[in-house]
Amino acid sequence: MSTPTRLAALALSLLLAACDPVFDDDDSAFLGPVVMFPEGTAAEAEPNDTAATAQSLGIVGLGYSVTGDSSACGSDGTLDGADVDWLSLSLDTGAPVRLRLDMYDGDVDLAVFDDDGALVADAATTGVDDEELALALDPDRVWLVRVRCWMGNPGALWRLRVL
Ligand SMILES: [Ca+2]
Ligand SMILES: [Ca+2]
Repeated sequence: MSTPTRLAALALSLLLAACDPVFDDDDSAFLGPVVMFPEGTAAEAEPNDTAATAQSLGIVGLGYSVTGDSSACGSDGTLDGADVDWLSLSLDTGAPVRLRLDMYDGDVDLAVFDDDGALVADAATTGVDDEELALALDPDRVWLVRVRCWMGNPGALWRLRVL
């Protein structure tokens, strides 16, 4: 190797070492891991804060999923100011199904009401364990599902699945 070639090779190796991202300790632009659920069959649409303004998901069946977030969570033992997400749906089956609520970054609770506003079932496990309800719902009726964040960070993610 000629001297100019060796110098060029040395310069290149120094340049590559300086650019090696493994040794780049400037993490000011690092925003943390991007966490999200896989794209669902549908996405939540606000405003949906009351039963009267529930987002209609139509007729859903096994494998259906909808993803959304709780833009604000409750705190200090109250739900004041928490984002409440109401969904309405009918099932395509009268057989028992599982309604599963997966969550990230918050303790999000799940409840099902009939179209008269009567509570049918709820799952409000303390902590960030996912919630699940097993129930059979009359496919000829519209059911209301309420998702709300008891405690957690703004933007806590949730995903509701029919299994
Ligand atoms: Ca929401
Ligand atoms: Ca909402």
